[in-house]
Amino acid sequence: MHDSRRSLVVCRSGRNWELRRLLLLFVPVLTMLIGCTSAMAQQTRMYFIAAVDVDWDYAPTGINQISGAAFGETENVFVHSGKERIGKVYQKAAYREFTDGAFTTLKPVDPRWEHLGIMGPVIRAEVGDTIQVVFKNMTGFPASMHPHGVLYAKSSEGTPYNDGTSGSDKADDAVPPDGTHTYIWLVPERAGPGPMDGSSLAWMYHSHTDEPKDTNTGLIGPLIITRKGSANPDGSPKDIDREFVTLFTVFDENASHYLEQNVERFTSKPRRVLKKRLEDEDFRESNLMHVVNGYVYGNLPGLTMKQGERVRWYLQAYGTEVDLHTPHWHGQTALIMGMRMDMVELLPGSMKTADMTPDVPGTWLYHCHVNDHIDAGMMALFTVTE
Ligand SMILES: [Cu+2]
Repeated sequence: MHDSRRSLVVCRSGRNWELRRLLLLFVPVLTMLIGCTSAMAQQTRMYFIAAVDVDWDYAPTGINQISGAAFGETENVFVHSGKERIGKVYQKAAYREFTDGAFTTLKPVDPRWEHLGIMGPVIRAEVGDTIQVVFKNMTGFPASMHPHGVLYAKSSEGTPYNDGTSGSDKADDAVPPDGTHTYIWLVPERAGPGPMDGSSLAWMYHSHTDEPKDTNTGLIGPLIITRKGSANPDGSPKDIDREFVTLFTVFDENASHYLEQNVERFTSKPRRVLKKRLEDEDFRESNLMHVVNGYVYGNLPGLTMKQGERVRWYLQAYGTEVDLHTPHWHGQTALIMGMRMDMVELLPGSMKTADMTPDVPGTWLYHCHVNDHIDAGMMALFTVTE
């Protein structure tokens, strides 16, 4: 008994030694393999995005979807087109994704992102990746792409100011009509979720050549970063079933690059408006479009989810001192910064994340809780299916 135990021990250590020798032989191969996988995980994500002109309809269904009724006096302040009113369709600019650098074929929008509306495409990355955006300006005014959060050199900041740069470091600041520029943004740890964040967070990108005018004209989009190791191959967070990005802002069409074009194209007395009405208080009021993703009075499509799904909402706001927004969900609650809420506070430039597991099926109201903004149409509907 004793002997056989001893021989067993000898035999085991003999095997261990052989195993170790084998492992030592495989070390270089293993190192190579590990190196390859981490190189694969750190990828360059390419985007071809153009700023394009669009005729944007703020209420394409033509009715107030919240009341289910035709537009009345309150809504018509903003949506009615007439002698001295532009109405609900404005020429705007938007970021749109193309299939390649020829910029001739628009990339089809995934139905999951239909709700982005006026916003540009989602730019995604996992911490460790590099984002490369080939940008073409197809609008009639100089524009740029300025990102939040990620790491960039001066040649990829997209903002002109007295920062001591010159030459090629300035090419990104104001891409002229028909011009192109390639922006390179790195995604180090500090561009990704912090200790209190979930597996992903959203930054914004927008034109910053003339920031107030560019963003009022529509050049705005989301940039989503997922924690290292938490992303699917497409960059989306593994632990989330569905993501929504919602933007709350009052688009001030009086401050758009295209105000004059809009007066000429969409009012029936453009000369009178251009001569006498641009400073008129009622005219200016009619051009304040209180939107969620570019839609008023419940016209935002695509906010559909299933009961029990892990849903992540990214909320953003732009604008000026009237742009304090308090998006509120009916019927559900969400976790925001670890706290249970059904409402989020946003100021211009805010970016917040809310995680929701919708548990009650139905069609629900999602609206800004500021009274003046409710009247002006900053409301949407979302649907939870069984
Ligand atoms: Cu609001």
